Amino acid sequence: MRLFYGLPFPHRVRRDLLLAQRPLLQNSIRGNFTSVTNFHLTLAFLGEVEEARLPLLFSILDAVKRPPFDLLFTHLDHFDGGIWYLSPAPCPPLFTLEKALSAALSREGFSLPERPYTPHLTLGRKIVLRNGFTPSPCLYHPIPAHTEGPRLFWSHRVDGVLTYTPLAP
Ligand code: 2AM
Repeated sequence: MRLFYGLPFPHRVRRDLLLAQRPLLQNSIRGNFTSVTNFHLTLAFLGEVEEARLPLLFSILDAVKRPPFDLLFTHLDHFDGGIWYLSPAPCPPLFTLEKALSAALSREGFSLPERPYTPHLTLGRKIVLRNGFTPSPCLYHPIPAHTEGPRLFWSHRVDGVLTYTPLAP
């Protein structure tokens, strides 16, 4: 199973994220845009994992459990390959959570990328903007985003549609 830990957001937050995505959508000539149901912030990407390891992954989630917290998405930026994303203002609870999760995963023998963690919420991939359109890097209306905490997600296709299903023990 292709798995990752991520932070989900309530519907009203995802609706605000959709509004931030709209200018890209309206000013692009192509791109794979994240659907509103799939908006999340990845904490740790695990890749293909044996189903038998699910109990271990749930126990890790339990061990890093913390009170709910809030993020504030303030910036729009992109990686190579036309990956456009929103980034949050520095958030100590997010930092602590990601550190605890990656430490627990390393202890259990999961190999994670060496590169530093860059929190980002992907709005779309392979986006080609129309000539002359340069989005502002600062969000005019920063987006407050409450999250109840991390979940383990299963990335799969349902009737051909990329779906991130939160799993429960
Ligand atoms: P993203 O966080 O940059 O959007 C499910 O596929 C999630 O895991 C996606 O949100 C995705 O990236 C992240 N992901 C997918 N493949 C990855 C990889 N090889 N390395 C790190 N993260 C990956």
